Amino acid sequence: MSTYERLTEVLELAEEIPYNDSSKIVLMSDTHRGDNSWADDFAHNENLFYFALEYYFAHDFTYIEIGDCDELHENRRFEEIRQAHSDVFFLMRDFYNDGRLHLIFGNHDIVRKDPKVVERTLYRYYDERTQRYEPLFDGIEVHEGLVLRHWETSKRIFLAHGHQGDLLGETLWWLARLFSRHLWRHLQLLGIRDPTSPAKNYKKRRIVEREYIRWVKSQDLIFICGHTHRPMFPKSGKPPYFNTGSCVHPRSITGIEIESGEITLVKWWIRPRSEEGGVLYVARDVVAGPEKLSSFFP
Ligand SMILES: [Mn+2]
Repeated sequence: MSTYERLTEVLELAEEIPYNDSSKIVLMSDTHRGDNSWADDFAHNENLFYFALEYYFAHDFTYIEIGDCDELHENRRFEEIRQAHSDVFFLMRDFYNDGRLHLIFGNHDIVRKDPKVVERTLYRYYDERTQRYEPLFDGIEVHEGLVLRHWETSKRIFLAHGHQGDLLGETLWWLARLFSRHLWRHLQLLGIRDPTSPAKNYKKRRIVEREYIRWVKSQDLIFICGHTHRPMFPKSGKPPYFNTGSCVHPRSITGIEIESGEITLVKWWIRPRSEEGGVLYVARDVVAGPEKLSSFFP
């Protein structure tokens, strides 16, 4: 099935989350959290990510991950990722316990489409100190798509990772995983990148972006995904395809905020403050927006 057909299918089955103009939601994707080795593309951004997430927790945001957030292609066991980035997972657990965490799977964590895998790996973890199983995201559901539906206007924002209909991302994902685990992971340690991924292949990315736009034009909703690693924020009046970007860029992480009925693309990065004698600080900068969500609905 094509990207177009698959997105329609995922939309039809997607669970709905109500929101309104006082909701605060932050969307991020493609964190590709790994095992903290040289092949872990997230490791150098962990502090940035943690700081941003703390900000969103303190400011009452709901956090939604739009796929490829745990690198389960390169890493066989989620438990190694959880241990490598345990602070991040404990903070995510705070969101979850507060009813403010939703997860969507992508192609690199596609094994989570099986609820049994989710139950086995995400519900609880083994605590070395207490020597007991402790709850992590007990009872969580990992979705393929989600719809944010406005309480009053009924307008929809559709969220999915964006790998739908991609041959290597979806149908032959086990083959892509085999290459990731046994080939790309090792080449990556030498500085060579996987050319089969739209995140790293310019041509493939353009093709898939065209598909997202073709699809969203046929719908009466806003579409937000990840997968390409290229942040996207259309001008109002243009087809409402948005992209959260990624958290594996060498110098920044990006995300999309929804607040007060407006949408904003932000980045978090390290900046120097020369007036204070060379202090480095974490900055949240607006890349695009804020724009009224209502200006994007057809
Ligand atoms: Mn992806």
